[in-house]
Amino acid sequence: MMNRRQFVLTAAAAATLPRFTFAQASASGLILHTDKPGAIVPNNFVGLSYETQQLSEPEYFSAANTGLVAQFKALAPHGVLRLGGNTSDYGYWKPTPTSTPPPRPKRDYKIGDPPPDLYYGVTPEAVKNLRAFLDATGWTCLYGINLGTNTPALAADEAAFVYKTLGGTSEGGKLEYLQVGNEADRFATTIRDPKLTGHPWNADAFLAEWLTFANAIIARVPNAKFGLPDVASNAEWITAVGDRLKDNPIRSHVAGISHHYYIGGPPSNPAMTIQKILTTDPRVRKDAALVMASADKLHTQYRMTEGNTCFRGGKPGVSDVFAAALWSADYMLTLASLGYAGVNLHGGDGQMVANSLGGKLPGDELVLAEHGDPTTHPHPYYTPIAHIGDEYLLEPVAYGMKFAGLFAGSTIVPVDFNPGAVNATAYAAKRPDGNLLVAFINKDLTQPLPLPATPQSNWVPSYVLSASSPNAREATLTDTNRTRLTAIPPATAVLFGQIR
Ligand code: BDP
Repeated sequence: MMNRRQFVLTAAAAATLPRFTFAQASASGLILHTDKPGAIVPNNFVGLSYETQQLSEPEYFSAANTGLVAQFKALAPHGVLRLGGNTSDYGYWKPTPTSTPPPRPKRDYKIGDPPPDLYYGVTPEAVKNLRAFLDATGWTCLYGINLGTNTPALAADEAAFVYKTLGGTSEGGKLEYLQVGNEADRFATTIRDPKLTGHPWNADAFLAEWLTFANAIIARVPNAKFGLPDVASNAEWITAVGDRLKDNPIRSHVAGISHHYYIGGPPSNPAMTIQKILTTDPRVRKDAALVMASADKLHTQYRMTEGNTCFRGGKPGVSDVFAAALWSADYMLTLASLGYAGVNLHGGDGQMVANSLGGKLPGDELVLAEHGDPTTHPHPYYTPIAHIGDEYLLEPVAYGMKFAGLFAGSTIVPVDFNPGAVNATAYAAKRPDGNLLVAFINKDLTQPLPLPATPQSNWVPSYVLSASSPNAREATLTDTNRTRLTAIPPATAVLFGQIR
């Protein structure tokens, strides 16, 4: 019996196999611009995003949680774990068992956001365990600090301990940078509601608060680095960060422009279908242009730090099926080719993501309405690593991430690709050893993608990402398919070129 999620690797009998070769031909529909190399895809391009509240269970991110350690390593040998999400703005630094939380700002309860009584402590033990977890996995981290319901002094205390324990990556440690505040562009309806505070909430108000926190942290940790603005969707804030901080001395502490991306939602939205997640979204490139312009002004890198297929915890039958793997492979390679430093897809423990959304996952109601059993689905529905029973498992969306991760360490080769009427994309890169990689992602559910036919091109695949159907709750990524291809089958992604 085959496992429902599998990663098959078999040793290649290199001597007997024809090598992948590609010959340029303008009529072929694929043009590789090898003379205009693009960005290098960082080794830790693949990332995951978890709720900060996960730290309230110190044993979760610990070396002792061997099942989770194994799946992080299976997903990517190096990656970036981002801690944030809605719960990030409700936790407080709890250095001793008797430490008390900071005062809470007044706010109304809005269904779908964390309840006003959500509060939890982050202890030194949790941060020390996180260090051991990162050492065990080979991953680094982006650490979220509460901006919404915190004080600059407590934030600085926490940051000092986090830096001491994790160490900055520029000094060989595990912390890429801090992020202060999660999706602060949404605070106007929650913890900075102008009706309750009497003040407008906008990019300038955010930056004023952010600078107070960041400067308090720098006073304690002179080498502290930050990513911002970590917005949900307000692209104006991304532009504002570049414009307002470019001449501020804090610029040298900015290590990344960050933002989030969910295709759409919520799960009850009938428009959230497999077809929708497989249709190229013009917003991705539109947002990227603003992000790149802002990062350029601050001479820094940029990263998509939280996102997935469907906000509010993901949609059953869309977020947790093979179509999500085709989406993640395509989305991540799009961002890699746009020069992003990495992509963090959101997930984690169902209860924590439910807390971030006011207590429940709306996807459960959809499963129940169809007389299904929610416990057989991953929670949250979009999570790349599911925790079902005692087991941690890679979900289909994670196989698309692995597929994109095959580009890590390579230099992007820009492509022009015309798939005709087929819904397909192509990406290329050069390995450090000079080997060429070409990936085709056929997101079309019915039509095969004919491969460019040139006499010298020998389309022998290295990796095939496939499943029995787009709505299968499984995915396979194999390097066993050694037959020369003339077309990519529907709903399949294929990588050509030698990695080792
Ligand atoms: C984002 C929040 C995260 C949620 C996610 C969702 O940062 O905490 O879990 O949306 O809606 O806006 O699934």
